[in-house]
Amino acid sequence: MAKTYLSLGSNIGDRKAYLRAAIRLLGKHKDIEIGKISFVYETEPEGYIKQRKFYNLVLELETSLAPKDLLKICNFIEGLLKRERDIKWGPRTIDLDILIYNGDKIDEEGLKIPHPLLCERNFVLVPLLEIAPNVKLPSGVPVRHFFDKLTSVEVKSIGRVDD
Ligand code: PH2
Ligand code: MG
Ligand code: MG
Repeated sequence: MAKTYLSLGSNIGDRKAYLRAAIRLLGKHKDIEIGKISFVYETEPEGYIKQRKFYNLVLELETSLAPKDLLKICNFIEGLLKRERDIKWGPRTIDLDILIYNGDKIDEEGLKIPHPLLCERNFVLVPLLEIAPNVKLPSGVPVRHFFDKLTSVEVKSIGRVDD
């Protein structure tokens, strides 16, 4: 089993409902066991800033799926939840990104793990470090080292995804 961290984000419609639906669909898969789930954070959009604030969270899961197959499941769930891809970094009902997979480094077309922007994004680092304060990159460097260096962009906890 591989311990894996996913980042989820939504900024269209009922953002919490999309996060909840994605978690429910992930948990239904026979080869996925959901672990810790961070608080939901309301976050300023990064990259493409003229859009609504996001709700973001990070969750831990254990899986026997290979990274490529886990990515397929993530993309399938995005499709079920009507994710459309028009603007790069633009608004979306749901986005599921694999952040870390079992301490592995993967560099394939369409699949880079750790997620290349993991250490630059507060909307990822804050929830990830909340549930996994000692998590490390494949290089062995603790992820929290990157958080210490960041200037803060607003990331505000708004409670549990099930509340
Ligand atoms: N996702 C992006 C681009 N910008 N900003 C926030 N706050 N949250 C996101 O999930 C997000 C983003 C691309 O996936
Ligand atoms: Mg994505
Ligand atoms: Mg993303």
